Formats: sequence, structure tokens, C-alpha cells
Amino acid sequence: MIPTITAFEQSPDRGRGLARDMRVRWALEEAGQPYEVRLVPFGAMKEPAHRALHPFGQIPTYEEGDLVLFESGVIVFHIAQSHAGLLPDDANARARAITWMFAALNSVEPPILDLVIAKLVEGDKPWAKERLPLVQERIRARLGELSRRLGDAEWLDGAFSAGDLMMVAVLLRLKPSGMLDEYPTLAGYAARGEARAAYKRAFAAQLAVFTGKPASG
Ligand code: GTB
Repeated sequence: MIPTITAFEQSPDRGRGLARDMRVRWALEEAGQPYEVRLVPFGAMKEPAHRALHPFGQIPTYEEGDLVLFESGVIVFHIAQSHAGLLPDDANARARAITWMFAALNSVEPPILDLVIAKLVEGDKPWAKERLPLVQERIRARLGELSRRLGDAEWLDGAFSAGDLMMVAVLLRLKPSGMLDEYPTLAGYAARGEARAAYKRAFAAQLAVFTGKPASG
């Protein structure tokens, strides 16, 4: 059965792959699973029809027969569990890969999200200038820790896994800030993720929504 995911009809990032449908597309591409995309206009996102799929009126969602999922983390996890290649067969290695997925979402993404909010949502507040360095400091602390753990390894725990997919997707949200480049180990790690054929296909597909040109290849 071909699953359907949702994405922004008009991507505010102008196709830079920063919205969370990108990680779901990437996982589907890694899994070799064809998929369809329903583009949701902003107005429709908070309407009952979309809220029936996503209680918070957001993208991405995932529909596969009777199954409806929201939350990019669980969608990627579901894809990884249902296909070979994104989670190791060995039980302990699998648990560690899942740990890295959670770490990406619960320990690395929150301070990065704080930065986006501090800049885009709270940037005009009188206290914004004072808050920003605190947020940046928390990101740097986390990136330093992650960078030390990765060391000179290619991926976080053996072969590329859904844990790496999620971590790279989260780290790439920092690209516009330039902060990722302060950590060459992590910049290289993210670049290895971006160099994967599945990432490139997913990126081209979400960019095509913005450019109106069909993704080639
Ligand atoms: N925890 C949920 C998940 O992981 O799926 C969060 C989902 C979420 O935040 N979705 C956002 C959304 O639908 C899109 S991805 N927002 C609309 C709303 O809440 O009304 C976040 C996002 C949006 C835009 C950019 N950008 O333009 O750069 C980047 C990331």
C-alpha cells in the first residue's frame, strides 16, 4: 500500500528542506518505499479535516490504509520498523539506534528549536538580545558533547541508521545560523547524510513543491 504524507503547500523555507516532512521523505526514500504527498494550505491545517489526522493542526502526517500517524519521530520509526535497512537486526544495536532517534528529538532538537523561536518569533521582544546568547550557549554545549561522542566515526553507532537520519535532519536545521560550521566533525557528519542518494531524492522532491518543477531522477 502506498502511504500518503502531508507537507506545506507553500513551504516557508522556500524548499530548503527545513520542514519536518523532509525527514519523513528521506526515511521513505532510504526504505525504497514509494509515497504520495498531499500538500496542505496554511488555512486548511487548522480545519477539522486536517485536525482529524493531526490534533495540533501541523504537518507531517502519514496515512497508510487504516493507519494515521502524526509526529515526524514516530513516522520515521514506523517506516524504519516496517522496512529493512534503517534499523539493525541485532536487538541491542537496534535499541541503541532508537536511542539516537530519541536523543535527536529530545536532547538536540529542543535547543535548536529555541534558537528558531528566539530569532523568528521573539526577535522583536525587548529581552530578545539578552536571551539569544543563552540559547546559543545551550546549543554549543550540546553540539560539543555530540561532536566528542561521534569523534572520527562515520555514523553514531556502526552502520547508518534511523538514528543518524534523525540526528542529521535535526542538525541541518542549524545550517542557516552558521553554527553547525563551528563543529567540523558534525558539519562533516551532516554532509555525509546530505550526500546519500536517498537524501538527495527527498530534498529534490520537497524543493519541487516550491519551484513547481518536477524532481528529476
Ligand atoms: N513535533 C512535531 C513533529 O515532529 O512532527 C512538530 C511538527 C511541526 O512543528 N510542524 C510544523 C508545522 O506544521 C512544520 S515543521 N507548523 C505549522 C503550525 O504549527 O501551524 C517546522 C518548520 C516550519 C517551517 C520551517 N521553515 O520555514 O524553515 C522549518 C521548520
